Amino acid sequence: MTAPAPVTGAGGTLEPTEGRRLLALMWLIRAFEEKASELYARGRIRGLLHLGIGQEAVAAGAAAALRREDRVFAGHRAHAHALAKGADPARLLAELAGRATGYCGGKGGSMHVAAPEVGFVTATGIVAGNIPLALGSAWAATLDRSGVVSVVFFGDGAGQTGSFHESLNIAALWRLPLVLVCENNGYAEFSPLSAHTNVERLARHAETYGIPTENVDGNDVLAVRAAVDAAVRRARSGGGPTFVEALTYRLRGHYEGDPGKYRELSELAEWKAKDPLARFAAALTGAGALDSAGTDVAAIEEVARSLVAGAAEAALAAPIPGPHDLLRDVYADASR
Ligand SMILES: Cc1ncc(C[n+]2csc(CCOP(=O)(O)OP(=O)(O)O)c2C)c(N)n1
Ligand SMILES: [Mg+2]
Repeated sequence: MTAPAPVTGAGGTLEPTEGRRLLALMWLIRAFEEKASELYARGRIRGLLHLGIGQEAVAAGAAAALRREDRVFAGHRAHAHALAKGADPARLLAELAGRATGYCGGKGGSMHVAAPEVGFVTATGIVAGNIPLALGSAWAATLDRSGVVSVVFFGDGAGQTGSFHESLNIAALWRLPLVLVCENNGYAEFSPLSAHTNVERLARHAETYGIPTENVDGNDVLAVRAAVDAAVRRARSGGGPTFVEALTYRLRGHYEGDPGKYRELSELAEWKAKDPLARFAAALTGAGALDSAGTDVAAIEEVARSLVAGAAEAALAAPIPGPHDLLRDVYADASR
């Protein structure tokens, strides 16, 4: 039997073992979010829940180019980024369900979860609020000469804010080790891109500030990995920031429960056919890294689903924070 050939996609090549590991990560993210959706429908997760189903290749591909000490900042659609950076699914799901065993003791929830021990600095519900935070982190890394790279993920809607533009300007001027990853999914809440800007590609803003840009197919995990890898190398070697624009699509509503009246079903179907998990599985199968009968893919999916089922069971069995936890981990003067 001949050894499987390296897997080649647009802009990237990788060994079969790494390919399977990457597919397993994408399946973990998908299974995690599908479980979160189910728990939300059952009332076990409260508040707004934003899922990134369909966008998994961006977080997975980007994280594959990072070191553990590199720092990731995400927004309100952040589960994929946390998991890709190495967050424990059980602690993450417990956080979403508001349990004391969650990463933030159940007080951060989906939109404000942080797992700094794996370099996932924070999610944030403030659109574009993470960009100046990542800028500060990149400035700190420059002062410390630590070689750490900061990566910030944000959407096309975030690109219309003042803090986005101010941060890009300073990042370029000070050549900071920052990688800006724009997940352009064509919508900000219920507004298509054309309703909030005349600029179709956000990378054009970055060009204005003198930042090198990469446009990638955000549903091609190898293309994302290659683009972010080049950006990280540039940042680590003192070459300053890079703007990576990944074109992708969310297959779920803006939030769980969104009736989705603002888009055509045909558009959804078109993007379902470009599902990043199915595409990558097909590429791996074509390269001989997975068997053509689909047994290997089914096994990868099964492992992810059972891991997440265990995480959900543990999360729901965990206590909710008690009154004594109220002033713990928050900026409050308990003496007053
Ligand atoms: C500062 C701020 N303004 C408005 C909102 C409300 N809001 C939440 S998500 C969102 C759209 C964000 O769109 P985009 O950046 O494209 O991210 P996506 O939801 O597509 O992932 C808006 C306007 C907010 N959370 N924060
Ligand atoms: Mg968007």
